Amino acid sequence: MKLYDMELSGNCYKVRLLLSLLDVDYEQVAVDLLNGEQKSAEYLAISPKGQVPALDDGGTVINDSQAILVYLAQKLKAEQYWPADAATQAQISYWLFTTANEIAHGPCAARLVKLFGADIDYESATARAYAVFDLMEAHLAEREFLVGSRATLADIAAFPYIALSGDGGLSLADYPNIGRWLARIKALPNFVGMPGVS
Ligand SMILES: N[C@@H](CCC(=O)N[C@@H](CS)C(=O)NCC(=O)O)C(=O)O
Repeated sequence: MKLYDMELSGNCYKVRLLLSLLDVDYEQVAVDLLNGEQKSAEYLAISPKGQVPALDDGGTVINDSQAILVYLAQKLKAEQYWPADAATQAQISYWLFTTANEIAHGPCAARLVKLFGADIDYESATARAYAVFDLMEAHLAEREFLVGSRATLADIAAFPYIALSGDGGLSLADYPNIGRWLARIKALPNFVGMPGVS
């Protein structure tokens, strides 16, 4: 299994995190985003949007970090992370889509501005970030994990850009439930960090 990867990408990190939690060996292929390698003809043949992460599992290519998480959990029969029943899968999907929307346009976008100088409206990203923090803080008031009583793909997807929110100049000081949730994920066996998450 080959993961097209970039060390500082939170989207790549969520895939590395799941692979580590599941104790799966894989090959990392670094894509040089800072020099535009993701838009080369060779890489566009793998990822039509020219983005990381992408996964190549023996010729089956999967793009998009959320799609890769679902693929891996289903393929590797990681029932804890992607249980078989329809209602739980729908609840997990709610957080996968929240990650691809509110978290991507909030804390992830704020980090892109602060760390990489992206041309994104920082004030709008900050407002969106705190709105999704409010949503999660309330949701986690009486729960240990986002869905059910154990970590699932919902937590793995949402974790990186919430944990990296300090990189985007955001503070979680007023969000104690989120703080405890981050600590629970960091305590999972085989947890692995990335620069900015330890
Ligand atoms: N929805 C996609 C977003 C992927 C994405 O935005 N990847 C960034 C790195 S975190 C990227 O490849 N950016 C380079 C570019 O768009 O040119 C996912 O979750 O995988």
